[in-house]
Amino acid sequence: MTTQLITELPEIFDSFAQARKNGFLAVKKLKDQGRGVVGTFCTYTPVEIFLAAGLTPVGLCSTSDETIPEAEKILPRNLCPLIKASYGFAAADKCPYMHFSDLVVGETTCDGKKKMYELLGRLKDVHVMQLPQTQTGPAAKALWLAEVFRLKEEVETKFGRKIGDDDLRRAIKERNVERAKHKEFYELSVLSPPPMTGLSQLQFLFGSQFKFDHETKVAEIEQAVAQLKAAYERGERPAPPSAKRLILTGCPMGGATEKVVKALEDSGAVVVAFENCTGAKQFDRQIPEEGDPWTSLAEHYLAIGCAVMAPNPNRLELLERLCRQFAADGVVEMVLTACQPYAVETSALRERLRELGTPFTSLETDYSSSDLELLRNRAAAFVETLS
Ligand code: BJ8
Repeated sequence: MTTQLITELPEIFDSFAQARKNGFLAVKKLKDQGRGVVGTFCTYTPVEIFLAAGLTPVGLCSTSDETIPEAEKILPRNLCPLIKASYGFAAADKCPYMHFSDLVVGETTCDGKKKMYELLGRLKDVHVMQLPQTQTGPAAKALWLAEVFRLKEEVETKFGRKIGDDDLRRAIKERNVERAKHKEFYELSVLSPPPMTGLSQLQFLFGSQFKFDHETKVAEIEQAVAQLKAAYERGERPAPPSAKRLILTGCPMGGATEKVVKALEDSGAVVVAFENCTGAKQFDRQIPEEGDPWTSLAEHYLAIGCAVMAPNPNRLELLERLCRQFAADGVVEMVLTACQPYAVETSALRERLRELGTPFTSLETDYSSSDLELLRNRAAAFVETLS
């Protein structure tokens, strides 16, 4: 078999890359059919509760700087761009997903987000879950379980539907299938060289949250996996065998922050996995399908390894596992400007990766294009050190 470098990907990838844009119409259609829509901001949100009630959850985190000037009329400038953009799109009524959300659910993750929700509450119906700041100990677990039940009650009251244990079990099963399919998809990049670039993987995973029909989504992911495998068999390679293999960690990515992946891949590396909320952090684990579904749901979500938790051992555990599984040559962290949880955690991450002998760099950025040159230079300098 001869191998050839290719840049074309199977067509199904376009459908995922365009999903955010195309999903606007899909959500409008669902609304016209009388289906309730719940907007969410964070991976801690137990979306199975909405699915169990026959509602459609949709991600509201904004990834462009378009409405940041609007947000800065109210919010401070030195705030994380994700928070400013998310609020800005609501204030300017420019995000159809926000517009169509009957309820918006947030969690007390970082300080900026939880204070922003107070302001957002003037524009939308907002429910805030009190997320504990630690994952250990019975008090944290009891608080989160109580918050899961409080969300259940809010949804039941707002939408006039009771959520039974079996409804939740069905939703857990459905989401577990989606998690497993996403995982199977991104684990294809264990291959060396990988069958897709990091940019394609990111666009696919990011876009997938805007596909709302479970069966169609699962079928399309299966199709993508099959097509990637077939292309690989034919010898098609989107990255050369010499490309250094990187794992991305840190704040959630997508939209404007694709620039980080582009800078790294233009420097001759290839991103093989995303540890962050756009990737493995969301899909790595399954929710147990036996036992009390409410407890399983609460325990699953509380264990997410985000820097808002102190301590936060689960992020390191997942990252180390991915480094081994994907045979990483290095780890790159993306920290959004003014994100204190991730910026403070950087030193612990650096220390641990130094112990493991894994090269590491942390890149700070925002949603603007003003640092493109700087990112290119820093990416090229890091990739150079891996040679
Ligand atoms: S589970 S990563 S989605 S909190 S980048 S708004 S932390 S200042 S996005 Fe996140 Fe949930 Fe954690 Fe994931 Fe604050 Fe940092 Fe901004 Fe952040």
